Amino acid sequence: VRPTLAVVGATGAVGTVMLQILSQHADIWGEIRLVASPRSAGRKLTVRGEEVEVVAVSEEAFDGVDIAMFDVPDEVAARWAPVAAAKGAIVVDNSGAFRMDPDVPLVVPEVNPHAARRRPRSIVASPNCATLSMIVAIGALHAEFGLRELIVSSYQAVSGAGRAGIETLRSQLAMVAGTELGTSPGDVRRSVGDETGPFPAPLALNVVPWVGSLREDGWSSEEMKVRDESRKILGLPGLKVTATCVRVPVVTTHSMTVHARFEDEVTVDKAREILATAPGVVLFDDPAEGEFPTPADVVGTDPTWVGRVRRSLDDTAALELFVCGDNLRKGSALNTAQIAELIASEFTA
Ligand code: 2RA
Repeated sequence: VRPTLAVVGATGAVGTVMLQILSQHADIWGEIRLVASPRSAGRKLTVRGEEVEVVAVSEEAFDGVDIAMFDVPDEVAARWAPVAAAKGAIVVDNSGAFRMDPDVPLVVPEVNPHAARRRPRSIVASPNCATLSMIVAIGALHAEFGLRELIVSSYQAVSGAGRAGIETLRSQLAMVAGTELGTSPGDVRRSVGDETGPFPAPLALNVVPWVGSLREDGWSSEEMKVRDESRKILGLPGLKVTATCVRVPVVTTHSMTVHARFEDEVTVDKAREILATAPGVVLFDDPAEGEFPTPADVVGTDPTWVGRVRRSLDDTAALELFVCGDNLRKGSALNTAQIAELIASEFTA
C-alpha cells in the first residue's frame, strides 16, 4: 500500500518547492494531504498535476497519515509535530525545533541515512540550509580522510529569510538601480531607510555579517547551528567548528568557503576524485577556464557544487573549497523530501 503523505506548511517559500519536488520525483505516495495555517485553508494548490485543497492544521488533519513533512516555523513544529506523531505519523521536520534533541536523528541521506532508522519520538529532523550547503561534500571527504576541523564563512541568500527576504532585496535593488549610491558612508542606508525587512542592515550593494539571532559571546544562532549540526550529522561531538555567517544580495543559493583539516596528509587529486564521484555532489573546478560554482548557475539545481579545491599552503592535512547549494532545494525541501522517501522505502521493503 502506498503511504499517505501530509505536507505541513505547503503554502510557504519552501513548501512551494516541496510540491514541485514531489511532482518531479517518482510518485511513491498514496494520498498527498496539504496542511497549513487556518488562514491558508481552502486554497487550492497543484501537486502531481492535480489540484488539492489545503486543509487547516488540526489533530484530525493527521488521521491516517503515515509520513508528515513539516516546513513551518520552529514554534509551530514544536506544537504540531508531536500531535502528528501521536496520531501514528512519522514526522520529517525541516524546522529547528527538534534538530538537537538526542531522541531525534538529524539526517542527510547522502551522509548518515542509517540514522533515520532510530527515531524513538517518530520525528526525524532535517538540518538548517547553511549546514546543508556544504555537508554533503564534507561528509564525502570525511568518510575518506577523517575530519578534524572546519572553518567556514557563509554567503547566504535572502530567500533563507522567506518571501519577506526576497521582497526586501528586490525593493532595495530597485531603489539603488541607476544611482551613484555605494560611494559614500551610509549613502545606501539613507536611501533604503527602514526598508530593511527581516535584515539588520541594507543588503543592496552590501553584505551583512549577521544571520539569525544573538547567542552567547557574540555568536549568531546560524553560526551555532552550523557548528552543532555538523557535529551531530558526522557523529563527531569534539569536531572543531568555526563559522561566520554572512547575508549577501543573492535571491536563492547559499555559498560557503570551507577550510577543512583532516587526520593526515591529503592530496588535491584524491579529494577531486572523491568529490567527482560522491552522490549529490558536482565538482565544477577549472579556474583557468573560469569554471567554479556561482549562485547564478547553481540556483534551481539539486546537487552541492564544489570548486576552488586547493590544498592549504601551510598544512598538508587541510583543504580549501568553495561550495554552492540551492537553499530552498537541497537546503530545505529536497533534503526533507529525500528523508521522507528514505522512510517510505521501509513501508514497501
Ligand atoms: C537563513 N538558514 O538563511 C536561515 C534559515 N533558513 O535565514
